[in-house]
Amino acid sequence: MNDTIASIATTLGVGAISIIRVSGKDSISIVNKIFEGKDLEKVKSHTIHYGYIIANGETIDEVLVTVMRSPKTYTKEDIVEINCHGGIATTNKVLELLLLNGARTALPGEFTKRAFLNGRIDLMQAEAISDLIKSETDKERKVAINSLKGYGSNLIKELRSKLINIISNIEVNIDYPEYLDIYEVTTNDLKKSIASIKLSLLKIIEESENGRLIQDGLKTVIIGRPNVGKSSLLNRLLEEEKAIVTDIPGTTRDIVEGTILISGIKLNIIDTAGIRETNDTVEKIGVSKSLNALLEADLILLLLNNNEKITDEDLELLEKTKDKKTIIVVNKKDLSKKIDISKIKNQNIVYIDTLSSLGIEPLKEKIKSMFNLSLLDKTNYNYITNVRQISKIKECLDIIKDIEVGLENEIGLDMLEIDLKTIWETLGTIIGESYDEELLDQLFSKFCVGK
Ligand SMILES: Nc1nc2c(ncn2[C@@H]2O[C@H](COP(=O)(O)OP(=O)(O)OP(=O)(O)O)[C@@H](O)[C@H]2O)c(=O)[nH]1
Ligand SMILES: [Mg+2]
Repeated sequence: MNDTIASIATTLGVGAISIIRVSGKDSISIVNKIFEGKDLEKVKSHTIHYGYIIANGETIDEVLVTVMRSPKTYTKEDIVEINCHGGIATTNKVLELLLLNGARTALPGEFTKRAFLNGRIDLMQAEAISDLIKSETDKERKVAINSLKGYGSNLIKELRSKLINIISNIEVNIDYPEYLDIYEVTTNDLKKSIASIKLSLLKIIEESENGRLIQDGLKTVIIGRPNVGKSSLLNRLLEEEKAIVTDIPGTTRDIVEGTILISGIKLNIIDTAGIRETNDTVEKIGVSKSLNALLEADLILLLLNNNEKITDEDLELLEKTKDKKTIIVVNKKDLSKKIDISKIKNQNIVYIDTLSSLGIEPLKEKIKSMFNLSLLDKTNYNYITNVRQISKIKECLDIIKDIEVGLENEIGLDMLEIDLKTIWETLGTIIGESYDEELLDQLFSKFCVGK
């Protein structure tokens, strides 16, 4: 952390402006060596200066330089940002000069890592910055910014402070049993406190489902026999002719994907190969991919043909999808009805005709109501969604289970205190109160360079 790092913070390509960011104790002196205009060592903090980047007497670019002195900066270190003309050659040249003058190339996420290590943000907020950058929808952005503002961190800190209260009460009881005027923690007290902490953790997990929906979207798989119109449905939903449609059964052999938004939630739709017994090697692989996609799906659109009787293959698919959220989509409504719908127990049935797009809107409405997507529109976007964080919360819930068993079996409070401390520490790893280098490296390596 003693060295000074530099990196291009904007996307490298043709653009109006590129920003090169330098952070570390020598950042001002390094930029000063290649800047002509003012002595940057003497300027006030948080000021912008016009001038040129010069190398061996040659003018490289006309720039604006922002000088921000420690500690009120992104990394809490001295930071200089050079706004140069966009474009690959100029931007790279300025970076190259910084490296020649003593800076080192920043690793992905290294600026944010420094912000964390220097105590400006906690680990949850650092992860929120990455989520914010990667946000594709407005809702994702809202969840990430709330997390960056400290929603999740405060929740975890509150829980930790409740725990530390319980732990210290138990410790006082253990260390000073002779003091009668000290309140003695009873098993009942502990039961109550544990129940309340458990409730909070369960609520986080439950709500994270909404957050996950916002972040990852719904994995939607269109499945059905060959020729029922799966690819036609995909194309209607995407409003583009993405998948090949023909009247030859077995047209789709590989997975075709696309994304649409319903109520601001991403629907990641997968069109699959029609499921049937086949000896064709390529089609066989396609069918097995279809069956795998089915296993991972959040939502299945099971397509049937209005113009045909239900076959054994249809029934098999109905059986395979019975434990999943499934909508039965009866296609080819324009043709005469031959399907015996009474054979189907699932009540979520929508009739469509992909030739005229009839039924597509009602299908979207059905998806909306099945996943309460309109309700998500009205939420406060306060969710913990990060997989690492959620897995830590689940770890805590497992330990709580042990404590509950312990309490039932009247195990001494001193023994239970060890478990309480483990929960306290596990919650601490969520916000980065304790961490190991490997975790940090892994976490920040997923960031963009320059962030
Ligand atoms: N009449 C009618 N024909 C349709 C409808 N939807 C699709 N088709 C026709 O049905 C045939 C098969 O459509 P696809 O979308 O390729 O069917 P698929 O389920 O993807 O077929 P595979 O990829 O072979 O599994 C094509 O000739 C389509 O034009 C519909 O609503 N009405
Ligand atoms: Mg197809």
